[in-house]
This record gives sequence, structure tokens and C-alpha cells, in this order.
Amino acid sequence: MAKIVVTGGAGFIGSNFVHHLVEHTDSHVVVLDKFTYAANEASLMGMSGGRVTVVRGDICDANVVNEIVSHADAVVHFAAESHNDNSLEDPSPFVRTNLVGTYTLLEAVRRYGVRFHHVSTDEVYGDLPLGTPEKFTEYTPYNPSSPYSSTKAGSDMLVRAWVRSFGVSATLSNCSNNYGPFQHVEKFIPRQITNLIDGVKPKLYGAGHNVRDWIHAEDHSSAVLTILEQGTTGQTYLIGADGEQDNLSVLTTLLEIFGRPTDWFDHVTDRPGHDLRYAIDSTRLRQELGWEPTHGDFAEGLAATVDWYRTHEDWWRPQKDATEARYRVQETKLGEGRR
Ligand code: NAD
Ligand code: TDX
Repeated sequence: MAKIVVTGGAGFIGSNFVHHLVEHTDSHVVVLDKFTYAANEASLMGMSGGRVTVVRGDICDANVVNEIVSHADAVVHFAAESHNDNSLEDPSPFVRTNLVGTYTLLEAVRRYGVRFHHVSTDEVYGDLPLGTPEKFTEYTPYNPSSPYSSTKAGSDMLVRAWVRSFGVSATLSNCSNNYGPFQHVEKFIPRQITNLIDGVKPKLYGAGHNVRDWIHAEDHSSAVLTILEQGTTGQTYLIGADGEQDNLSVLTTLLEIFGRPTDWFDHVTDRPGHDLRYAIDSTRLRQELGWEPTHGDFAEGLAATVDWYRTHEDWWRPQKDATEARYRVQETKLGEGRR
């Protein structure tokens, strides 16, 4: 594909995907990003010019979207409001960007006949019980819990409807929790790593028994490119790397890496409606498209991620204080029971 538009390309997974495209394809890449608090220009450092063009714009703005999509061969749609805790605080940007933004892009790819790939999350399926072998598949019924996951679920439904009603050439993917470089410090793993670098105790929600199915962002990128190139229109693919860990285990590994006692953390008020467990069955993607993850060893990937944050303080430091200030306000409200 000669020209690929990447929405949200200045965010965590989007920027990893832009690096992946530059390394593994000859495509010209156009990043369309609003540069919200979640974006970081430094994630695309040295990439702009040459094969990467960065456009600052809102996916809800039909004029900007139409202009960019009209010259594209494909759109890979990462842009979203992505943090559950923020969606509990103020759902409005989630409804706007995740639903209206996806709708605006779908109308544009419909008008110009452009291939579309929609990046979504396993959270659309709700959660699974702890301690069972059950996993999400492409046939699991939708049952989202939070304002974030319900808007992602709605965006998936829009894509499916545009495929069936208007013949849009789109694929969808639902991936589990990502980790790796360029992740905002509001998210669990970077928040705890940067706390530990600062000599501050990590913050664990509740007892830490909640399970997430971790995948390295590079593996997510290779899966999305595989689906973009080989996926069947209208099909959904689940992306996961068999990386189930409970939050306490992840935290224990981090504490060991930093040479701290394994009880050196604060228990803080649990997230309301906190999903218990996510787990992905990615058989379809592996069997039909031949995709395999390459970051099989989570402990190794986590150690490399710690090294990245240690050596890229200039990347995360400007976001840290504001993020922790936001968490302090949330924690106070939760403590007072007035969400
Ligand atoms: P992120 O919050 O790090 O980045 C989101 C990017 O979208 C930012 O650069 C932001 O500026 C941009 N953006 C937000 N609103 C926009 C708008 N109206 N117009 C244009 N750009 C806008 O998110 P992420 O963690 O990289 O997630 C990317 C995608 O992957 C999301 O769709 C998310 O639902 C999905 N996903 C994330 C994970 C995960 O573990 N982080 C897992 C599965 C799926
Ligand atoms: O300080 C914390 N302490 C803590 O115990 C934070 C920020 C989180 N947690 C817990 C909550 C979750 O069980 O860690 C787990 C991971 O939390 P997040 O990083 O906020 O991710 P999660 O809510 O699981 O959602 C992520 O994965 C799916 C992404 O943010 C979503 O965009 C994606 O769709």
C-alpha cells in the first residue's frame, strides 16, 4: 500500500505502529493526531519528513478527515480516548472521539473507497471469572463495563454496520493489554516504573488479583499489519500473546527489578466496576493468517521496558507531575465516595 493514514499515531500503540511500518514496509505514512494530553511528539522524533507526514487534526472534523482520506490507500484507526480511569471521571471526550470520530472516518472511507482497519480492545467483551481456563474468542458476546469500553464497543458496531450496509472494506482487531516503550505514565506499568525511579511507592488498586493478558506493543503492531495485508473484509481478529498475569505479580516483578522489598507498595482505593480478568484466544489470527508473537517472555519484556523508561526520562518526565496530580484528585473523590 503506497499511502497509509495512521490515526492516533502520536499515542502509545500508534507510534509503535508507525515505527513498525517504516521498518517493515515501503509505505508513506500520514499520522493524523489531535495531540491530546496522551500524545507525545517525541515518540515520532526523527521520523517526520521523508516517509512520515504528521498532521495535527481531529478525527471528528470531517473536512480534515476527508482531505486526508481522499489521498490514502488505507486507514489504520488507533485514535481514541483510551484510559478507563479518565472515562469514569469524564465520559464526554470518550463518546465524542471514540464514537463520533470513528463515524467520521467511516463516512470518509466509504466516500473514497479506502481500506479501513479498526483497532479495538478485548474490554468490549467485559470480564472473565478469576481462576478459570475460559478465554475471549471472536464469538464472545459484547458486555462492556466502563464508559471507555462501551464507547469502544459502540465503535466496533459502527464498523460492522458500515461493512454490511455500505460495503466498506474494513477489518477489526481486539487486542489485550499492551506494554512497551512510549506508553503514557497514567497506565499501570509505566506509572509504577516511574514511581520506582522516583523512589515513590507503587499504587495497587484493591488486592491486585485482577488479571490482564499482556502483549508487547511490537507484537500488536505486527498483528495489525498482518491483518491489514491479509485479513478478510468484515472479519474480526483477536490479538493476544498468552501473557496472563495478575497485577500483584507484575508489581512484584517490578519491585524485584528495582531491588525493593516485595511489600514496598501502597494499596489504594479500587477502581469502581474494575474488570476482574481478560484473556485472549488468538487461534484465528495464528491459524488463518500465520501470525505469531515474538516477545514470548514477559519478564524479559518488562525488564527491557524498565530500561527504556530509565534511559528516556526526558520523554516521560514532563507528563509525570500532572498525571499524579490527577490521580490524587481521583483518589480523594473515591475516598469520599462521590464519583
Ligand atoms: P493513547 O491514549 O496512548 O493514544 C491515543 C492517541 O489518539 C493520542 O495520540 C491522542 O492524541 C489521539 N487522539 C485522541 N483523540 C483524538 C481525536 N479526536 N482526533 C485525533 N487524534 C486523537 O492510546 P493507546 O493506548 O495507544 O491506544 C490506541 C488504540 O488501541 C485505542 O483505540 C485503544 O482503544 C486500543 N487498544 C489499546 C490497548 C492498550 O493496552 N493500551 C489495548 C487494546 C486496544
Ligand atoms: O495505578 C494503577 N494501579 C493499578 O492497580 C493503575 C493505573 C492501574 N492498576 C490496575 C488496573 C488494571 O487492573 O492495573 C491494571 C491495568 O490498568 P490500566 O493500565 O489502566 O489498563 P486497563 O484498564 O486494563 O486498560 C488497558 O488495556 C486495555 C488500556 O488502558 C486500554 O486502552 C485497553 O483497551
